[in-house]
Amino acid sequence: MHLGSKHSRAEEFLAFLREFQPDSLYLVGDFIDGWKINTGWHWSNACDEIIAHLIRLAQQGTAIRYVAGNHDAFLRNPAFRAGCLATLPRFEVANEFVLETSAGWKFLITHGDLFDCVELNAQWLSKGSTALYDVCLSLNRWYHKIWQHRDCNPHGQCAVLKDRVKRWIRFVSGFENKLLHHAKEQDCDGVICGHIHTPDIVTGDSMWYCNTGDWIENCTGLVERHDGQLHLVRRYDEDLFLRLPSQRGPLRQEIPVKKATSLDERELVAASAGTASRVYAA
Ligand SMILES: [Mn+2]
Repeated sequence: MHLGSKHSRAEEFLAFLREFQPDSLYLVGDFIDGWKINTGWHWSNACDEIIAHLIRLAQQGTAIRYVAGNHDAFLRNPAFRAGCLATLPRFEVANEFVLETSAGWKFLITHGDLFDCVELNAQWLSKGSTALYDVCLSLNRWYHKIWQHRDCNPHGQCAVLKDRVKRWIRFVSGFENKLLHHAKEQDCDGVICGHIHTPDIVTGDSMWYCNTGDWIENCTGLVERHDGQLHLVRRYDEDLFLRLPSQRGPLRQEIPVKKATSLDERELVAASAGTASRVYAA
């Protein structure tokens, strides 16, 4: 989300949030952008409404699990955490959680920066590229305003640029493999992360990699539906669906990830029936 950054799409996220009444909600890191506190803090009414909505969800029984990221690493400080959470019952904060789906599949949920060697070893590079990226987002916003392209993603070009940079980071740091390896050590079948702002579901013959994306350029969130499907909701692209086997066990073959357009009609009805979800992650 990067709440506090002027590029955060708080209103869009609030609309997404209001579509669900989940059993649990995972905020997969960088929910609040602490890096912006000194350099252009931007807190809109929609940001307040998001916090109020989360508190309301918690009061209605949703377990809210907040994963700390590199932009909200202040939450990794136990003293700070204890102070914040004393006022918020049903909120938990940690570096990682294990989510068990309705069929018993286990996913490690973590932000991902702890597996990004650029972030760990060269934070100056990470901070420098974040500043450049912010300039790109601003230029793009102006371009979008001038040409009034209301229907398309105002940050489309930035998403392409970021995608390239992040692909490079993935390549040099082995980001996905490190995460999957760590998840396997925790007896998990897959990982759900964020950090690189590239929404995706990738299947292999033994593990699943899910990236929830972001609410800056992509406006995406991952939902576990009551019918056992993982559903990646994407505002500017077709949604992705992964039908997990109905019982946990050893995987023998790769399960295809389907786009909304490739779902047959019966599946489409199941996928869109109701708005309820067990769990979702943003
Ligand atoms: Mn991050």
